[in-house]
Amino acid sequence: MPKSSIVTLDRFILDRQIEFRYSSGELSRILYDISLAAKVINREVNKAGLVDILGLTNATNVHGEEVKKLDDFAHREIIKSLSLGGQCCVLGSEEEEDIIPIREEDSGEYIVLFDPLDGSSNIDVNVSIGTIFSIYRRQHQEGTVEGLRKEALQRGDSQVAAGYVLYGSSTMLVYTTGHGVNGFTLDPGIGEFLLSHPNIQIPARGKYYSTNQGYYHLWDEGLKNYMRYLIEDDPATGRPYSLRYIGTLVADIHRTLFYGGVFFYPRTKTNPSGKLRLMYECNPMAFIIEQSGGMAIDGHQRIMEIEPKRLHQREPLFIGSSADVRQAQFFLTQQEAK
Ligand code: AHM
Ligand code: MG
Repeated sequence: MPKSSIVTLDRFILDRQIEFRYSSGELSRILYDISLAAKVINREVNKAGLVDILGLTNATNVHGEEVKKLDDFAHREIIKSLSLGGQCCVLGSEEEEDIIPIREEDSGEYIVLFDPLDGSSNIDVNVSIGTIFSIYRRQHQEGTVEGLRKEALQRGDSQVAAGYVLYGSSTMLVYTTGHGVNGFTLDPGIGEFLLSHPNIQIPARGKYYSTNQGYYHLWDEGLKNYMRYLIEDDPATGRPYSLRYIGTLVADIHRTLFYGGVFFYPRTKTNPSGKLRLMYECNPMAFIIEQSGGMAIDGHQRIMEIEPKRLHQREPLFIGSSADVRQAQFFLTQQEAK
């Protein structure tokens, strides 16, 4: 491919369709629908700061429509986009307690789970936020609501695709179908995601750690030891590491994907399973990071091998460069063996 050639996301998805085992165009259509929803969400995210001066803070906007909070808007937009094509049998959203069945009969072959707008504490202060998605194939459980609940509760290693959209200084969509990781940047002028970061590889080791260190006193001893190790002065091993923490998982993982290092949201004394949700946050990010050459564990076990029990199940997450995640695992395991 000549260096100057422009590849749109839609073109890329179509060209790569053949790599997919069940290549019938359905997955391509889902990815297309998600990218379309992302553009609509992006448009609203970009206007977030104007809401007050445009007078849209009341219950209805100038069109007489009810004004939705941005995360609720994103939730609805994705459902709308994925409901039309008939490729999905059931959806799940971080914003909704239960599954969202699409149609009772003749429903599609795919399940999409998504976190419509991740990083909620950053929405109102113009700090990066994101959308995360995870796609599974239907296992053909019985067609009841209970059957659909089972369809939505598959292990992370059954994902056929996963990705995220980062609404940051530019808007990027990064995804994998199990054949590497590719990143696309939205060109707002033409409204297209363009291939900007092909075949992303995470560095084998980084120099950043990313965590909410405010919870330090609630951590396990092994993790405190790891933390102290990271900030020790030892230039020969690249320490001390620098701290970076945005508080939006998508943004923190995105940086980790490019610069390497480790992100962790561990269990604490008050939250024994951590905060992040296995199905909506940990699994899709684990798939992307593993596909880029990194690792994702709950402290011990590989994230994508955890048997899910509930849609909103939380799990501790240690994710990033393989050397860094292994190092964290070593400290945690060592302490527990004592
Ligand atoms: P949210 O779903 O309410 O946005 O919460 C998830 C977010 C993640 O994006 C981020 O990694 C984490 O919460 C930050 O939590 P904390 O404020 O405890 O550091
Ligand atoms: Mg979230």
